[in-house]
Order: sequence, then structure tokens, then C-alpha cells
Amino acid sequence: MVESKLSVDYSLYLVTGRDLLPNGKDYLESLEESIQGGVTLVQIREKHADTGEFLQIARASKEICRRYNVPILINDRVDIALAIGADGVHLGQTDMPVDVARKLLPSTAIIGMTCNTVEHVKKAVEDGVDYVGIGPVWATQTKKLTSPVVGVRGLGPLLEALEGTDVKAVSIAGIKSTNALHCLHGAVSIYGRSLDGLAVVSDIVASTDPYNAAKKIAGIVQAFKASP
Ligand code: TZP
Ligand code: MG
Repeated sequence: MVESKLSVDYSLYLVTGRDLLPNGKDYLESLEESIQGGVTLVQIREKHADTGEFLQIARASKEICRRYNVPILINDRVDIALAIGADGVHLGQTDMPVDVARKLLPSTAIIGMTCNTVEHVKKAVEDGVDYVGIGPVWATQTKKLTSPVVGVRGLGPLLEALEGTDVKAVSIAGIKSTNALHCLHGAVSIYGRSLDGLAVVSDIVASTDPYNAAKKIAGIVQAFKASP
């Protein structure tokens, strides 16, 4: 029997960033509060940890995510996803190719890829990704960007390249409660294809109140999805 894929709600996709935690805020406590506030999907992103530390963080994060039935993906590292039994991976353009990751991971694994151009999106679709992370929508302090900001208007062609597929899309970079609705509306008004969710780091992680930070954005996405 072929196991079916996990059904994922991409509405509020938290990408972690331990470096951004406010002074004195515990990482796991912040993660749990953000999930209680409405995060629907978590990606563990560890750019400075060594393998041992990454494993430990990923395992502890998974325990919390499982408690709330929120899927957990691992950034970059297919080996760590396998080792902790994560639900999938998020890969960048220079990481392990999707088809190779697919061979290594269980058939149920969710694989997402960062896409900055229409060519990236087309290739990712061909390679069988489950979702694409598109952008960067706006400037951000969280990551040194290696491709130009596309703005809300720039999301249009990237979404259009997904027409006729069931590949999901989230946007990333600079997304906050103050611009979330603009991002959702702008993207849909251009080509009619909606984003499935928003990926957020600092607006939640850098907050002293991640519960309410997440709640604000989750509420905006839910209201947008419920509107005709
Ligand atoms: N990939 C592209 S931009 C980015 C990542 C991981 C960081 C986005 O962070 P923020 O704080 O939500 O702008
Ligand atoms: Mg990467």
C-alpha cells in the first residue's frame, strides 16, 4: 500500500531563527507559544549549529510540533530530517536536488524549494516538489539575500507558473502582520492564483510575545481565505 501524503496547512509557516530571539526568551518556549498562536507549519532553520546541535534542536522542536499536530520540516539537511523522522525538508537552489532527496526520504515526505524566478518554479514543479517558497517579497534583515526583491507584483508570474499544478505556494521575506494582507491581496489580484500561506521569521521569532505575533498573522490569513 502506498502511504498517502500528510495534508499540510501552509497558512502560517514559521521558519525558525534562534539568533533573533529577544534577550532571555527560551527557544522552545517561543516555538510552543507561536504554535499556540496559530502557526500551522514549522521549518527548523539552523545556519550556525553543528550537526550535533542541529539534531538536538530538531528533536526537541519535533516533540513540541507533534504535541500540537503541526508538521515539521528541516531546512537544507535531508540527513537530519531522516534522523529525527521529520515530515520533510525545505531545499534551496544550491542544496540537494529534489529528485535525490525524494529517493532518500519516505514517500510521504513533504519537499519544498525556494524559488526566485519563473524558471526556478518550472523546474521545481517538474522535479515534483510539494510547495515552493517564493520571493523575496521585501527586504529583510534576517537573511543576506542572494536574489533581488520581487515585491508583491513580482509574485504574479511565479504564481502563474504554478497554474494547472497542485503545487502549493508560500511567500517569504519581510512579511509582518502590518503587510500580510497586502501580500495576500496583491498576489491574488495579479493573476487570480492565491498564495497558500505566508512564511515568517522575525515578526514572530523576534517578538517577546510570539503567541500574539502569530495570532495576528494567522487571523489575517484565515480571514483572507474565508473571504469570497
Ligand atoms: N529565505 C528567504 S528570506 C528569508 C529566508 C529564510 C528570511 C525571511 O525572514 P523575515 O524575518 O520573515 O523577513
Ligand atoms: Mg538551503
